Amino acid sequence: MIPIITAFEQSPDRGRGLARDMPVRWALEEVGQPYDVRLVSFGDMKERAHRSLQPFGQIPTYEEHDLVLFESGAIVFHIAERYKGLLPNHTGARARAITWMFAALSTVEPVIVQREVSLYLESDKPWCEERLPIVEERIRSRLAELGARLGNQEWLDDAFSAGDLLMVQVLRRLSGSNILDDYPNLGDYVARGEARPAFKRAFEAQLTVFTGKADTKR
Ligand code: GTB
Repeated sequence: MIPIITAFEQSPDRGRGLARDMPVRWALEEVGQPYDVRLVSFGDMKERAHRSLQPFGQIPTYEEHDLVLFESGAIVFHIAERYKGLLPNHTGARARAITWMFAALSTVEPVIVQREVSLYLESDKPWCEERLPIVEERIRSRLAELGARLGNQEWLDDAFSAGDLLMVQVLRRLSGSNILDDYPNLGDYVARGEARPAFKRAFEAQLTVFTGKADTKR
């Protein structure tokens, strides 16, 4: 069975590939696994049928035979374990790649999301002007640490892995700001991720949904 994922019928990111179906699409493209997409509206997501797949009424979900998954990180992890290409075979290298997956989602992404919350949900609050620079400072400190570790390496460990896929996708959330400009090796790292043919196919697929020419079979 070809896996089926869910994605926004009309993504609020306007096709910039920032919604969380993007890392799942990218992972599937990296391993060469075709997939189908079921597009859902904001209304559909909150219905019982979708909540039986995703208890929080969100996208993405992943269905493969009788396996149903939610949480983009868990889905990418499953794809990386199920198919070849996103996790090294060597036990140590594999554990390190998985560590970077967690670092992306639990150490780097939360500070970036705090900024989005400030900008999009709290901008009318009187304290927002004071809070935003504090939040941005937290992002900068994480980026400085990540950039120091990456140095002039191509990827976070020896070879591109699911850890890089998630880290690049997390850093892409800063694309509307100029924050990454101050961390040139991280900017180059994101550009290397975006230059991968699998990224481009995934990006094009979600953009096509936004522009209205969706082919839901990939
Ligand atoms: N932890 C979950 C995961 O990783 O799968 C989070 C899933 C999630 O946040 N899904 C969002 C959703 O369904 C879409 S991607 N939201 C609807 C809801 O909660 O009611 C989040 C997202 C949306 C838009 C942008 N953007 O416009 O830049 C970026 C990210």
